[in-house]
Amino acid sequence: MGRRVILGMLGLGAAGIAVGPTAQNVVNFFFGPFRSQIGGLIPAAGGFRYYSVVDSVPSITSATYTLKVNGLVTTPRTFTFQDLQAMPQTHVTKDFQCVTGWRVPGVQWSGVALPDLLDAVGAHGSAITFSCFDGAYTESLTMDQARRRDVLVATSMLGGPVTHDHGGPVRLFVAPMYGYKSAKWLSGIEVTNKVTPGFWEVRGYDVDAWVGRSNGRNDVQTS
Ligand SMILES: Nc1nc2c(c(=O)[nH]1)N[C@H]1C(S)=C(S)[C@@H](COP(=O)(O)O)O[C@H]1N2
Ligand SMILES: [Mo]
Repeated sequence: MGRRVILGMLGLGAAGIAVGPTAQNVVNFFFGPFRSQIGGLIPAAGGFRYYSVVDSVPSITSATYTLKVNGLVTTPRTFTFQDLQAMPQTHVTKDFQCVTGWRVPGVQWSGVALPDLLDAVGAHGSAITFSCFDGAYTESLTMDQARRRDVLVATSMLGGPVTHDHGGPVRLFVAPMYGYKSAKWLSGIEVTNKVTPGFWEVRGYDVDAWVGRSNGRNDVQTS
């Protein structure tokens, strides 16, 4: 980074502190794409780092949570947390890997496999757009990616509820891809015919975010 860019960021950071966001949020917002270069400033519990692109996110409980599923579907539907819990549950254990380099091994996730949810509404488009109740973050998948059984609308992680900081009560978990695909505070799923690049994707990250073979990585593939 050039000196001017860094000074610019510090200026913005100081302005941000005046309105009261946490240090981590300032780091996330202003250093987003450069996080790997300043790496590991504020570790959270269990190896995860708390990421949000906004200063504060409303708290929504499982009692008031709703997930709107619409677009190219036979039956648009709004799911409550209870609706999701009443559907068949899928469990996935997988390392959680952020594109900036940190990894949490063997994280347990549970919830509704996205293909089961898509079947419940009769989805017939070729792409999905995800929206979040933080009001800012979005993500995307192709329909083929969304129909993998290791893509979850997750209601549980690490053996308990998805906490607010981790994107609860419901977040996405896209097991084969880098963490930025796993949208937190999930509030909407729209079925479309065109992939719309998500928040970090319009800022330079790959839309197809396969772990080990995207974003400039070319790891030896073991499976
Ligand atoms: N709504 C929302 N979802 C998000 C993010 C975000 O900033 N906002 N960050 C993404 C990134 S880059 C990662 S690595 C993970 C981090 O999850 P965590 O905050 O539970 O550690 O969430 C992803 N989902
Ligand atoms: Mo990330």
